Amino acid sequence: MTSIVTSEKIPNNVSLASDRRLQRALEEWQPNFRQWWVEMGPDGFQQHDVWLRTAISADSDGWAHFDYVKMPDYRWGIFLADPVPDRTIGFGDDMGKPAWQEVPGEHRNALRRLIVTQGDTEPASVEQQRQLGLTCPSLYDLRNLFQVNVEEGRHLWAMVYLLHSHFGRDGREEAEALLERRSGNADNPRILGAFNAPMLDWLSFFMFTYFTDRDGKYQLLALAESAFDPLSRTTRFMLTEEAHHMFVGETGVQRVVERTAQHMRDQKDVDPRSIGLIDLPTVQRYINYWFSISLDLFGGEISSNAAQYFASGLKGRAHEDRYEDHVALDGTFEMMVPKDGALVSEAVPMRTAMNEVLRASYIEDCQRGVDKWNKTIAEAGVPFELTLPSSRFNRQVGLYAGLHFAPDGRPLSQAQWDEKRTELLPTEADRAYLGSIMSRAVTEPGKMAHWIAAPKKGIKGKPVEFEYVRHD
Ligand code: BYC
Repeated sequence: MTSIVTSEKIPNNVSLASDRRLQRALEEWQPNFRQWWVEMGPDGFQQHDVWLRTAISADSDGWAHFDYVKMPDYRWGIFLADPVPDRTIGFGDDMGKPAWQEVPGEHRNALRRLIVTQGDTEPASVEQQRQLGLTCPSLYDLRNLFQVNVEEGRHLWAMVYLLHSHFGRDGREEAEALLERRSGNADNPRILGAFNAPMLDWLSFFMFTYFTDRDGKYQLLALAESAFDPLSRTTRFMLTEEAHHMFVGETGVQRVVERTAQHMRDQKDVDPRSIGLIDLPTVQRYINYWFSISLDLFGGEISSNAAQYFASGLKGRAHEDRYEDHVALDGTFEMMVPKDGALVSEAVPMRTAMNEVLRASYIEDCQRGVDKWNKTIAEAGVPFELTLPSSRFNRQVGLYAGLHFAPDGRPLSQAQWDEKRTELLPTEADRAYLGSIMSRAVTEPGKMAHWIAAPKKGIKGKPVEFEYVRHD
């Protein structure tokens, strides 16, 4: 195991002290990051003690260290997974050649662009979630929100390390720009659509951590295959942190659904909203929204960029080793393409379909959580089923952008869409309703907001009523 240095200003397992220039550059970036954190990080809780997990090393148990920390004092560090000895490129035109430890000149721009795009999502999500602490449903949830936030901050560090260590001056400029763009800002927005969407309520937060963080998982899995070894090692370590974020989303929605379904079982004729709960059609509309905008994050169905990334070994498929053909020059991928008002099946050359291949794996993974939520509803004897809408529904990027489709994938005319829209996507009334039931923070240890069930257990052996966030 690579040794860890935590006594330095920047904890790391990349021998930062042996590269003075890089160390100095990162130490100059560090105060700017902290200032960004204080300005744009969680509103209102910067001086609280939070029961947080901190990465202190990259081996399987050493990094899961728990203690009370004030968020601005969190030890954001640089951790790469251990190198795989003699690693070779696993796909594309250069398959079998040694993986790169340095950036090849001909791939410099494309790699920088991928790293910047990945890096940009991390602070974006912290900005989006900035106000949520003020309306938390419990201390347990508040702590989970902050855990997600500090780890997104660390993921930004992971990308900034790559920019500083491998891209010279333009890398340093990109690292600054990552602290300058702002989620939702009209003049200087974040790069990808979903990361500019407002996130004002906790149902959105749970949907985001379930659906959007899962895009993160799949993009990181694809980048973990990269021929650029430092990117592969960085993203492999990031994936270990990502799992908790998706757990927060999956169990968060599950607890909302459990609370509502139990009420529907006990009081069949009472509208859940009339007693301050979240009705299941609203949950469905939030699924429709967050799932569809997360699908957009995979890029166009047919993409020459994706083909190029694959050919040159920059970005593979999730779990590339599970495929037989790693060159993908011959195969095709069937997709439904809109033509003259109809949908026709088309066989698209595999390399240009790589975004769609990744999206298909993602959709399959998303379905598992929906099945669990439905099991909870069925156990309460409630006849309601949540579904994932078709991947054509509500898309703003790719083949289906600008067209309208029903959740089952049927084409809709503009007039039909206009008529159905309020049934299918969150409305102003939904947002106002959620705002009304989430108008204050629930901060007594062990207490839960009315609209959500308690979690089955607490964090790392602590009880649910543990004081996960406290003022000293
Ligand atoms: N919004 O060839 P195309 C995470 C642009 S999440 C706006 O189809 P490509 C996290 C695209 O830039 C994971 N614009 O796309 C989760 C291109 O622009 P140009 C983040 C978009 O390049 C939760 C044009 O449309 N990681 O980690 O194949 C919390 C044509 O695009 C969007 C990554 O994304 C969009 N949604 O694929 C915290 C991995 N989509 O060239 C963190 C790195 C596309 O016409 N990024 N465009 O100016 C990539 O691999 C690729 O950039 C994308 C796009 C998959 C995103």
